[in-house]
Amino acid sequence: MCVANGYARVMSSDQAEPSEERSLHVVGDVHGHRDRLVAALAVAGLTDEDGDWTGGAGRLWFLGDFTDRGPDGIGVIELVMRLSEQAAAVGGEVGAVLGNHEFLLLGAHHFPDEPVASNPRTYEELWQLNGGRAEDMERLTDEHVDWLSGLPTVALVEDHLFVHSDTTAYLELGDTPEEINAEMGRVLAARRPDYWTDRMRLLFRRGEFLDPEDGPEAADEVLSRLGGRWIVHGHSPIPVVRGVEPWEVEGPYVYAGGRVVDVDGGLFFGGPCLVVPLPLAESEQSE
Ligand SMILES: [Mn+2]
Repeated sequence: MCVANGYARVMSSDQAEPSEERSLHVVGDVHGHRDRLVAALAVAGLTDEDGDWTGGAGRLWFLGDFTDRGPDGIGVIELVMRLSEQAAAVGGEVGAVLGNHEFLLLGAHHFPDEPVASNPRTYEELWQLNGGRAEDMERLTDEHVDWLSGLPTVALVEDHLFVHSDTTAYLELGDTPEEINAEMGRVLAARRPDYWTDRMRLLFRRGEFLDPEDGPEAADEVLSRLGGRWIVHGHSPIPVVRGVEPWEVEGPYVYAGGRVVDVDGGLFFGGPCLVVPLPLAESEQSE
């Protein structure tokens, strides 16, 4: 990794507009598939084949759900932590918003035996039921916990509102991205099971922009309150949402009148690891 490499790449990929444009990519739910993530990032030119940052001043955002279901969740966390440092050192940016699985994992770490409110299970049981893997929990360090606990829940990057879940529930947490992130920061710091359950369950909601009639309106409400032109989310795998086979997914799914972009390819059950360049081309923006 060196500055010259990243610089050369940015210059060569931006020949049409060699000015100050910075690339922006987004990745949805990785769920432990570290090797497939590295391969996809390498194809996109953002890393080399060892998973070291080659994206120069470019920006890469992750939409949460790093762990569970797949083989190497901690490897994914460590990769993203390292990429954040490497990118920052050369003027790039690697960021992430929290998904429901980060709250499941951290809840199971902080208070495994506490019951989850309005649920017959403990935190550890709920995490296991959702694909939690013992190897990940054994390898989870204080450093990982601190890093995850410092991540935002919502990020507005240019006109893109990055969230994990396709829900209006974020509006119950605050009126601005800053308020929402502050509220979830308090949850993560307080480590109180009751408070945790109450907030975590909001991130399990899904599908709230899909209705052909109400979906666009729900998306507009979120965008008008939190900012941005597009909601970009993971959490609901495109094959499930569209009713297609995982191998049929070739790119993001744009819906709700072009306001919402699903980038979760359904990696954990055979879908692609999508590394989506933003903004989408005009031709991709309509439904
Ligand atoms: Mn999720």
